Amino acid sequence: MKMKPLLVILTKGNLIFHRFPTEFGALTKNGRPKVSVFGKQIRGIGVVHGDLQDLPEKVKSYVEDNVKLCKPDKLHICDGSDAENQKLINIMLEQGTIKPLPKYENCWLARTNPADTARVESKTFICTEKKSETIPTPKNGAVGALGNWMSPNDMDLVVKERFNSCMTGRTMYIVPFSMGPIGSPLSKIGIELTDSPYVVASMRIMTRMGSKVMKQVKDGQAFVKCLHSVGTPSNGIVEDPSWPCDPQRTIILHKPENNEIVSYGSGYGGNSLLGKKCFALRIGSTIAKKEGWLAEHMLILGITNPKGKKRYIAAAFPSACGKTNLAMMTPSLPGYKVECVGDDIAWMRFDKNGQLRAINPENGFFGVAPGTSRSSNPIAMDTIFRNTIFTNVASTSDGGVYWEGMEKEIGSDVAITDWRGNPWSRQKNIPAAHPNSRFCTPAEQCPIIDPAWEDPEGVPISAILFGGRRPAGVPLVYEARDWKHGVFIGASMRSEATAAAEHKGKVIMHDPFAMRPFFGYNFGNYLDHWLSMENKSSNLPKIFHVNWFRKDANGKFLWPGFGENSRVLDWILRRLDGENIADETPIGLIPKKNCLNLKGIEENVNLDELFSLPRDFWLQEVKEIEKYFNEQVGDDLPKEISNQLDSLRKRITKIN
Ligand code: OXD
Ligand code: MN
Repeated sequence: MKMKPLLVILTKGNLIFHRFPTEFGALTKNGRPKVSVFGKQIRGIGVVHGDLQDLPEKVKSYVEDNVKLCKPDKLHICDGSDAENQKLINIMLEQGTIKPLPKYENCWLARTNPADTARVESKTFICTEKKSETIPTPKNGAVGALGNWMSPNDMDLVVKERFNSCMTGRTMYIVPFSMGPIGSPLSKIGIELTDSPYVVASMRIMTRMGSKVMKQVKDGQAFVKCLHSVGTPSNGIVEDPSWPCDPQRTIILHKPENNEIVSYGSGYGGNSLLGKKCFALRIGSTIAKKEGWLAEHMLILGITNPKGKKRYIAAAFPSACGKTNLAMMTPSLPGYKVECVGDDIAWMRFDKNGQLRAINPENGFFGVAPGTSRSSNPIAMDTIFRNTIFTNVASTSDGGVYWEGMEKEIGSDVAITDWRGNPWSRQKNIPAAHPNSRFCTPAEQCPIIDPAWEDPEGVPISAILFGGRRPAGVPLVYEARDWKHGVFIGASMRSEATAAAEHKGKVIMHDPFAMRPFFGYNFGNYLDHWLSMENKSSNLPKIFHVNWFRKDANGKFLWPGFGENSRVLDWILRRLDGENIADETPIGLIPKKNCLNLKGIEENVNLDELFSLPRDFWLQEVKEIEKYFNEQVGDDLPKEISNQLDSLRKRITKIN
C-alpha cells in the first residue's frame, strides 16, 4: 500500500504525527515533499486540472516565476465549472477545512485557526518608491494611521523570505477572475495564484471566475497579479492542517506600479480573497485615480418610490455598520421598494453625459453573520441558505448554523457548538459565533437583486451617503451644502471600531470615506481626486451623512433603524426632486419640522434629541477633525478641505 506522507503537528505542546491527505505529494529525505522546478521551466509538476499549454503567454510566465519561487507540487488551472467545485469541496472535506451543513442545500462550514479571523491592517502595506506616494507625512510626532508603506526593495526581501518553497506539498491553483460583469467596460481582470482550495471556492462565489475570464486575457486584456499563500511557518510545522496559516509572518503587500498584490500567511477573507479589498479597493483606487474614476467602499441600492420613480444610491459606511442591511432593506414605508446592486464595493465613473454610473465589481456577499436575522435582514436570510460557505459561525445539532441574533430562529432542543468547535450554551459568557464570522453567498440568489445589477454600463447614481456608528451628537441625517462640503464630510467620517479588523473596544475612530484601511495611495491626493470630480459633471449626485446609531442618555438607540431607514431615504429622494423640505444648520441641511415621514412611529421617536446639535459636542468634533487633518494629512490636505473646516468652525460657534 502506498504510504501517505507524515506531517508533524503540535497540539497543546505535544508532538503528534498526522498523515497528509492524498492531495499532498512525496517527501524528500529531510521530510519535505519533493519538487522539481528547473530554471524558468515548470517540469515534473503534475498538472491536475487544465492544460498549461492553453495559458496565455503572460499568465504562463507569471505562473512559472511563482512556481519557481513557491515550489508547489501540483498545478490546477481553474475553469469555474461545477465539477471543479465538487473536486475542491472533496479536498476541503478530506483536509477537515469544511464540514457539511445538511440542514441546507450545498452549504458548508469552515472553521479557521483562531489566530486567523480578521483583516490584518497592521500587516498590510502599499509599496511605492516614495513613501509620500502612499501615505501623507504625519506631523507633531503622530504615528501615521492612513496606511502602511514599504519600499519595493523591502517588498522583494519579504517575498523571498516568506514565499520561498511555501507551497511545497500543496497544489497551486491558477484562478482567473473578473471584477465586474465579464465584458463590461468598467470591469477589470485578475489572476490569483493560491494554495488554498477554500480561497478558490470562495473566489468562485465572490467573483466571476473561470475559463471565460482566461479567454479575455488570451484576447489581450491586462490583469492584476495576485499571489497568495496560506504560508508555511519557518519551522516547517503546520499546526493545524485543516487551516494552515502563518500568523506570525502574515503580510499583505500591494505594488500599484505593477498592478500587483502579494499576500502571505492568512487564509481569511479580505487577506486572501484578493479580488475584494486588495484589488477592488487598494489597487482599484490607484487605477481609478489614473483613469479618472472612483473605487469606493460603498453599497449600491436601487429605490423605487410609490409613484414608480426609481433612483440609485451609493453609501459608504465602515465595516460592520449595516451596509448589507441597508442594501437589502425591506422598507417600512408603504409603496417603497429597495433592490440590491451590491453591499460592499462600488466602482463609479462619469459617463459622457456627466451621469455618474456604478457597477458592483463583486459577484457575491461576504457578509458579517452575527446580527443578521429574520427581523434585521429577512432578505439576507432568504439568500444565504443555499450554495454558501459559512466561516467561524456556530453550528447546531440539526446540521445548521447559529450566531448571535438567531436566538429566536432555532429550537430550544438543539445543541450548539461554538465557532471553535466547543459545546456552547446560552449561559456561557462568550459569543457562540466569532464577531467577524461570515457568510459567503452568491449575489444572484438575493431575492431582491436589482434587474440591472450586471448592466455593463453600470447604474446611474443620484445620491451618495456617508455614515458611521456615532452614539452621540451626530443627527440622523444631514445634507451637504455642495460637492466640496460633501467631500469634506466624507473626509471627516468617524465611527466606532469594528470586529472586521484587529481593533479592540468601542473607540471612535476616524475612517474617512470608510476607506481608511483601503486607500491605495496618499489620502491627500485621494481628496484632490474626489474634489476634481466636480468638474466632470453639471449633474453631480447630492451628498448626505446618515447616522442610525445615536443613543439617548440611557444608552438606548434613538432611531429604530432597519426598514424604518426608508423614511430617511424618502426624505433624501424628495430632496433630489428639489422639494423645499430642508433647513440650514451649521453642519448642513436637516429635515424641516414635519418633513420626515414618521407616520406610525411618532410616539417612539424623539425628533428633537435625534436632530439636536450640541454646541460643545460639535466644537469638540471640529477640534478632533482639525487635529486629525493636521497630524495625519499635514501638508497634503487640499486647501479646499481646510477652508471647509474653517467655515464649519465659524458656523458652529454661532450655535447657542
Ligand atoms: C468587509 C470589511 O469584509 O469591510 O467587507 O471588512
Ligand atoms: Mn467592507
